[in-house]
Amino acid sequence: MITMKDIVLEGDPVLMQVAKDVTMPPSKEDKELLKKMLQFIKNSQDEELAEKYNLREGVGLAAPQLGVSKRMFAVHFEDVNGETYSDGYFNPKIISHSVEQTFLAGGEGCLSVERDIPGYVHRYARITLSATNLAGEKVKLRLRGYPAIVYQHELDHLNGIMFYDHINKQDPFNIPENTKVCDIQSAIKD
Ligand code: SB7
Ligand code: NI
Repeated sequence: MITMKDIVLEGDPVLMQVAKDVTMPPSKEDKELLKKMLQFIKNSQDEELAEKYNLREGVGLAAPQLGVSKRMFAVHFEDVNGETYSDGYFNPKIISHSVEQTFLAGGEGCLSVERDIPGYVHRYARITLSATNLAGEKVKLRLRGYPAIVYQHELDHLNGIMFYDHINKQDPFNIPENTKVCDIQSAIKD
């Protein structure tokens, strides 16, 4: 079972690296790791388990956060419409994105970052993502708003990019043109 001691923290070079493609079809080991990652996120949202194992709540986890430099991540959350996003993905790729940008009103956090970093994290408002899911199916996801933000946060980890790399250092709360706030779930910082 994955716990916080398995999570690599900022400063570790693995979080700055571009992760390697996962060979297709994925090996049993890669699949097992991704399943464990999904289970960790679920556990982190289970009040009892989170307390028992001291888990920080998260909505996603990328393999480099476990020190594994491979292109895979898992997510588990619900959007405001009650739609569930719960799966693991191999070799995810943004195949198109909007010009319009968005950001979470409450900023973002990261399980690999143990400090609060204020500022707006600028992201595409809409993305289309292709990947192979845990079931081994090739999927194409059209995402907007909060789900689009979460998937971009996870994909960034596969490219060595941290959420604060998208904050304007001169003016952390500046809102550029063509940008709309994502207010939903702004309270969720993990
Ligand atoms: C806020 C938090 C996350 C995504 C988008 C907004 C995920 C936090 C958990 N992780 O550190 C996963 O990489
Ligand atoms: Ni993160």
